[in-house]
Amino acid sequence: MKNKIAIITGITGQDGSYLAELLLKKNYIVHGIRRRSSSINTSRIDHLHDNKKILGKKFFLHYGDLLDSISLEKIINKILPDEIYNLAAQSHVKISFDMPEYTSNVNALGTLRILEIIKNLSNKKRIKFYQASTSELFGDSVHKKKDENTPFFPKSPYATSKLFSYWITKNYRESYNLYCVNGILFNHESPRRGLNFVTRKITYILTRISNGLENKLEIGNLNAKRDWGHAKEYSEMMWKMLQLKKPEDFVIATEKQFSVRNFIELTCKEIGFQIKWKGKNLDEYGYVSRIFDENLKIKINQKIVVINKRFFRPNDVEDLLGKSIKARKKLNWKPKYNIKKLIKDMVKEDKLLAEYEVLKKKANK
Ligand code: NAP
Ligand code: G4F
Repeated sequence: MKNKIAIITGITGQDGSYLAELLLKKNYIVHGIRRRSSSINTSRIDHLHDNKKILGKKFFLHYGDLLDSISLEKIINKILPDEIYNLAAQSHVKISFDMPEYTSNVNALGTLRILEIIKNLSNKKRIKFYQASTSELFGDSVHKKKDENTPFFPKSPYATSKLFSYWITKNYRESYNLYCVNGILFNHESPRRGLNFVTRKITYILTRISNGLENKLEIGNLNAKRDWGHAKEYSEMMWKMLQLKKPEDFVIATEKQFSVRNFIELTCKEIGFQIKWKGKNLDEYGYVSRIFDENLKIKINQKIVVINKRFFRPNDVEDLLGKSIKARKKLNWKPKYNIKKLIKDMVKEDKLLAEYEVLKKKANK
């Protein structure tokens, strides 16, 4: 049987790297679009790229940018893929308040640029298109559990740019009979998550503190609640959405909710100590109240979590919880990772990074 061909935008990101691994396992030929960067941005996929013996004819990287139609058109026209996964984005909500125009150009118009190319190719090939939509679209919606029918209420330039992409994807499906779907994914994390997203920031810094490499974790809104799953599993759902006969949009969520505060407490427990909280609002802090592992480089009563105004947003989404009944039925979706398993996976990798740095420091002394 002929290998299927996929293009992944955002291949150097968290989800792109997991999706590339999955598609290669399924015998796809994978073409990734990477943008030009002055420093190396392929660390999440180097293990695929380097493995030339096995993947030499199956894995390719191309320079391109969602801001640059010429590069996108050239790549898509040449490869004529079966599937395109549009994962590229300025994906940081807080940064979108600092760079609203750039965020909209990449996230909103970038999607339109790809859809136009697909539309113009539709007499040559029916390319299936996946759009990385987001639970941020729901924003301030009053409904507690959000599903495919919940009205959107975006609260940031990021969410607003993704709202355009959601609708333009749906419009192109309905207007031009294209196979285009929105995966409305709730937050998903992993050891490959960027360091400036809250979960990875917590596991990375707390493992460093417990190895004596740092003193404090500075954090913003402790009370924001999220529905956190594992990125590896969510990437598989993207693929599943494109295997259905009819294009449809899906919500993917664990249907369990935890606060940033809960995430910190569970991470401390996984590392081997207990944290307690004192104070209020900006003066609140977290201190070590019990230590279960005597090898940890921390002390009882040590103040390890402090609030820093810098990490608050002009407008935050306080409460996100999903309902993914449709995906459970039609995609056989059932999360294998719960919050504890997710944290265990992240702490394990970050602990190794911290221990490696300790060894390096010792060797340099
Ligand atoms: P990520 O780690 O931030 O990856 C974003 C990717 O987009 C990176 O490969 C980045 O390249 C690339 N990119 C950024 N601007 C680009 C441009 N102008 N042209 C081409 N590529 C560009 O994000 P992620 O967590 O994997 O998320 C993947 C997608 O799902 C994003 O669209 C995100 O908005 C969406 N999403 C994520 C979540 C989540 O919880 N993770 C939930 C719902 C939706 P560099 O490596 O060069 O920066
Ligand atoms: O980890 P976050 O930055 O993720 P956020 O804003 O929910 O966005 C992520 O998930 C979306 C899906 O819902 C994606 F579409 C998006 O691309 C991205 O992947 O922040 C989570 C919560 C927020 O309420 C934030 O205010 O954590 C709170 N928070 C508290 N202290 C912090 C911090 N967030 C960050 N990044 N850094 C902090 O120090």
